[in-house]
Amino acid sequence: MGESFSSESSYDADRFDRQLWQTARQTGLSRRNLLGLAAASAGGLAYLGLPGRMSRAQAVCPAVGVVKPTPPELFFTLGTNREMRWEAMRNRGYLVGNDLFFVRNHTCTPQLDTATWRLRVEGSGVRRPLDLTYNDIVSMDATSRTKFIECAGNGRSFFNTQQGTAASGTQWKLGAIGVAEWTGVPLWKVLARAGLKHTAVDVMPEGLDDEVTGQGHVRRPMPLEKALHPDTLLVYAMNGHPLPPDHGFPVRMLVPGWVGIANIKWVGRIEVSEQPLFSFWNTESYRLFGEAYPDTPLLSSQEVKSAFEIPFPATLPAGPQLLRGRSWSGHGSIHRVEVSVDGGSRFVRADLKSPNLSQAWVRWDVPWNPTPGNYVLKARARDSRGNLQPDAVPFNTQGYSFWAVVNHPVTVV
Ligand SMILES: Nc1nc2c(c(=O)[nH]1)N[C@H]1C(S)=C(S)[C@@H](COP(=O)(O)O)O[C@H]1N2
Ligand SMILES: [Mo]
Repeated sequence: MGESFSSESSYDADRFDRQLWQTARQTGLSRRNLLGLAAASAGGLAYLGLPGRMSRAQAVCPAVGVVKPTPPELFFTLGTNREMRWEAMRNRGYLVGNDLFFVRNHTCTPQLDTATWRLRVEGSGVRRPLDLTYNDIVSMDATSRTKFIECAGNGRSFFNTQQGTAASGTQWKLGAIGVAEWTGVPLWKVLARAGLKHTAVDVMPEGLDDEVTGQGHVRRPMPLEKALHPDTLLVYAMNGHPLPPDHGFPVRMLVPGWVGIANIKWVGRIEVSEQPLFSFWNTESYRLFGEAYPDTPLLSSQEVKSAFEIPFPATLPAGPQLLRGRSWSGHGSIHRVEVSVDGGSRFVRADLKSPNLSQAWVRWDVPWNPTPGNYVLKARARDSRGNLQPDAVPFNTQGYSFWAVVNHPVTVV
């Protein structure tokens, strides 16, 4: 791909092409005829029931698309998103504070009011459709879980910088992840109140943020089994505070270990169905597309990854010091972490600190005593299920699931 995919809008253009292609298949047009038609006139697109490319703009956010302050010493700004700087975690504890947690918005942060907010639970999979108020939710027994939320595209920029093939989408380094203590109520309790049928198969939470042009509200189904898991929560507090607006106030999903998109923010409706459910976010995106993936598998669990708590790239002083970092996996906890300071010739075992929670992360360190020069650092983790970070991962066009060992450039002065 000669094209630069550094902006979210080129990602959208790519998605649009795919949508056109699918429509073409459905209507029996060849791809060439279809693209000719689309190029020739806006009427061609209207004929297909699709909006024109020009009218399908990005979410146009008000001046403040993200509500909380995101100063440049804590965050990189990537369109409507904010990436956590890993060096900002260095002197912090196990959890990522609400001030430093990354923000990933397909749209813009909406400002919702608990007085008028309702959660509607409906669909063929429940006997008694429900409307719950904020008070109904917070007066149920509360439960807390410490888990990560990580964007499926975390690490995407390394497809380009490390493997030489750019993928479309937000060019995150490794900061589209955070671990917090989430408090709320298990989703299964709410589904039970609505009279969940034994024939239900899919559960699809839906956000109250603006519709994405042509796709409706942000929503993605999960199988009933995941929806009923005791760790799958409707969350209203983050690290002991009400959810901040950017993180889903008043109520969001926590779907531990799964791709970030499963954790729908600003939930206003949950559809429970006896039929499989589809949305843009489980058909056109959050699947793997590419030569290595003829079956275009759907994404669910996040893979095992590691990051150093230093800038990317970093300049560090010579002399004895501790290299610190964290490793995590959607499949469980972390079994072992190894670090190389010589580009991968030799690895030493890092010292893992407690706690080492499943679907959260573990902190680790290794002593280092470098002399001035240029170095490539690598951290490689194995999770409790035996998954080991590989040296490279096969390309997928939307750049999800980059879990290869990252080459971290460091200059010692
Ligand atoms: N309603 C809604 N929910 C959403 C999104 C969104 O744009 N709208 N973004 C999703 C994605 S892609 C991710 S990675 C996580 C990010 O959660 P955070 O912004 O709290 O870090 O929220 C998910 N939930
Ligand atoms: Mo995401």
